[in-house]
Amino acid sequence: MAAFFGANEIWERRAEDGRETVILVGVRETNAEDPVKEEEFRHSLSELAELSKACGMEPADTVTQSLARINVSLYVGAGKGEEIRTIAEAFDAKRVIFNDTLSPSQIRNLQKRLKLPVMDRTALILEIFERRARTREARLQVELAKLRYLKPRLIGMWETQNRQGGASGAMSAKGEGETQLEIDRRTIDHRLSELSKELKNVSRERATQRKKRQGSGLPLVSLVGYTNAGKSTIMNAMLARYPSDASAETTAEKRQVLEADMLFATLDTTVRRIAVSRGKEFLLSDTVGFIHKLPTSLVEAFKSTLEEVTQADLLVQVVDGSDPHYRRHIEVTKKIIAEIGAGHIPMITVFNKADLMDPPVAYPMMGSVEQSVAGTSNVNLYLCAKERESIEFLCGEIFEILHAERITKTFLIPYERGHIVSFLMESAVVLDTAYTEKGTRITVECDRAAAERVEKALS
Ligand SMILES: Nc1nc2c(ncn2[C@@H]2O[C@H](COP(=O)(O)OP(=O)(O)OP(=O)(O)O)[C@@H](O)[C@H]2O)c(=O)[nH]1
Ligand SMILES: [Mg+2]
Repeated sequence: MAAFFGANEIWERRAEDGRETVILVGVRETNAEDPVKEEEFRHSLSELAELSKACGMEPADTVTQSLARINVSLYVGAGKGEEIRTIAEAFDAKRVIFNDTLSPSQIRNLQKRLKLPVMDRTALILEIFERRARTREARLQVELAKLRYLKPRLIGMWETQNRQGGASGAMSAKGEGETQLEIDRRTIDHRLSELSKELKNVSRERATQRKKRQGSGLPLVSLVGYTNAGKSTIMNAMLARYPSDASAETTAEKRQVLEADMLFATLDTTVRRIAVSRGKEFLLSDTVGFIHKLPTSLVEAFKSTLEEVTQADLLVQVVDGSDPHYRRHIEVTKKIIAEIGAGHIPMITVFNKADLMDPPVAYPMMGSVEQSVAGTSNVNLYLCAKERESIEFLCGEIFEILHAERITKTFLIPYERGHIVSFLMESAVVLDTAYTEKGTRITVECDRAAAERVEKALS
C-alpha cells in the first residue's frame, strides 16, 4: 500500500512533521433540497477545523459563501476563487480544504485556479482513518475506501494529462505528482480485487469468532455513536467494574481499549465479556465512531467491522450530552445505523458527560419521556462514564431490557450430555437441580435464545 500511495500527493506529499498552514472553505447551498441552517453550517465548519487539526494541519482562516447551488466546475463562485487565492497567499497557506466532497473536475479546476493542492472533507477523514488504523483489518478497509475514492480522480487526471500530451496537469501543483501518470486503471482494479479478497478472509475469521461467541449464549450489546462521545470510556469502565473471570479468557481479552480526546480514537471493533454476577453476563462491543458526512466509501469498506453492530441484541447509543450539537450527532448516528441495516435493533440512548452539562443535571438519572429523542429510543439515561455509580446504573438498565427477553425453563438432560449442563451453569441462573434416573433435571432462568438453543440440542 505504501508504495502504491507513495505516488499520490493528495495525501503523502504533505510534511508529516511540523504543522501545515491551511485555509478552510465551505459553501452553504441555499437551494438544496434540505438546506442546512446557518448554525449547522458553522458547526460543520468548526468540525472541519478539528478534522484538519487531527491531521497535523493548522487552519489559518475560513472562507464561506452562500450559493443557490454549488458551482459545478469550481465548487465556489469564480470571484470567491480569487478571494481564496489572495487569502491563501497572505497566510502563506500550503493547502486549501473544502467542506464537501469535490468532483474530480472541481479538484482539477480549483488546483489550477488556486495554484495550491486542494483536499476535500472526505479525503481528510480518510487520512485520519489511515493514520489511526492499527489492526490489519482496519488498514485493509481504509485502503479499500481510499482507493475507491481515488479511482475516478486518478483516472480523470490521467486522462486529462494524456490529452495535454503529458503536460503537467492540474493535480500537479508546484511540480508534484508526475508519478500519478503511471498509475492506470488496471493497477487500481488489480489492487481493489486483492483487497476485496483479503477482506473476505478477514471477514470470515470474524464470522468464526462471532460463531464461537454466539456459542456462549450471551447477549451482545453494542456501543454506537458519534466520535468522541465516550464509548470506549464506557467499555473500559464496565470492564474495570465487572471483570469477567471466565477461564477461557486470555489476558488480551481483558485488555482495555484506547480512549482519548481525539476524533476517531477507535477504528476497530472490540468485544469483551462483562460479568455482573454468575448468569448475569453479556458481551459488550465497542466500535468506530461516526461523523457528519462520513464518506460512503468508508461506511461500505468498514462493513465487516460494523457487522458486530448489526448482530447486536441491544444498541447503546452514546451521546456527548455536553456538546451543544448533540441533536445533530444523534441524527447522524441514526442515519448510519439505518444504512448498515441495524435500524430494527432495540436501543437505549445514553447522554454521557453529564458532569459537563450546562445547566447542570442530576445523574445518574433516567430521562423523562419528553426528553426522549423522537424515533431514536424511548429509554434515555444521563450519565458520567467516569463515575462508578453511573456505570452500575447503565448496567442495571441494560439487564432490565435484556431480561425482558428472559424466561424460566426446565430441561431434562441425559447424563451423557453433561456439556449442556455446563453450558447452562455458565450462561443461565440455575434455580433448581435434581438428579433423576433419566438425567439431570435443571430449572434455569435464561435468555430466550439460549433456551431455544438447548431445546434444539436436545431434540
Ligand atoms: N468529563 C467527561 N469526559 C468524558 C466522559 N466520558 C468520556 N470522556 C472523555 O471524552 C473523550 C473521548 O472519549 P472516548 O471514550 O475515547 O470516546 P469514543 O466515543 O470512544 O470516541 P471514538 O473512539 O473516537 O469514536 C476522552 O477524553 C474521555 O476521557 C464523561 O462522562 N465526562
Ligand atoms: Mg473509542
